[in-house]
Amino acid sequence: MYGMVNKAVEAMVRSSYGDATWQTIRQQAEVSEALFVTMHQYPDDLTYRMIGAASEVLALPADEILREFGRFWTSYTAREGYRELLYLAGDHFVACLQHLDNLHARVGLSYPQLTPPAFFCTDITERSVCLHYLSERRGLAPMVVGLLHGLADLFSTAITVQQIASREMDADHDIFAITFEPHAAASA
Ligand code: 1DX
Repeated sequence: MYGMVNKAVEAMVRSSYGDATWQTIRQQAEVSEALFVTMHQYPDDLTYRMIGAASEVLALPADEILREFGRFWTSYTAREGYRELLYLAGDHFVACLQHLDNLHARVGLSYPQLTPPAFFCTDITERSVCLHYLSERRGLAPMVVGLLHGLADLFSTAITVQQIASREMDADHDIFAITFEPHAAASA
């Protein structure tokens, strides 16, 4: 994955737990780089090691770290210059979900080695949507739950997320059932 992801993991740990804890996690994960370069490619294994080490050092389940990281990612990338990209689809949470593949396609134009997941929406109602998540990477469904909460924060929408199909349970792909308050429709 691009260094931006590892930089975000580092930023999250440092801001929530401090520099000393980050150094412990960094050593435990056997990170040899003194710093991550945003646009360099790093092996996925490095990122997984950092999450695993954070889980051990902080004595928190890896799933919880991943959820926290997903939530952190949306605000981090918004700060790093990708806010407009998140809002391109409009001001509506579901519109943003439907726009995610587009967003990744645009980032991929600048960074061709991006290996983005794919998302699509089904069962859309006034107050719910099913989000399908397909990825070449394993084990990151908890991060998607955090990403969804981070997006909902950006759109000031309160959501609940329930995973209703899981690759870990032999489903073809992960599916999340999301509920939210009805979007105030723009009246003519
Ligand atoms: F719901 O792979 C909301 O490297 C969501 O299964 C989900 O393959 C927002 F400069 C710049 C760069 C860099 C910008 F090149 C990435 F470094 C990408 C910014 C997406 C904002 C995917 C990151 C692939 C790196 C992947 C979980 C889980 C997707 C991480 C979250 C908006 C992003 O992101 C999986 C890679 C960006 C960039 C966004 C992602 C790679 C997401 C979301 N992904 C790199």
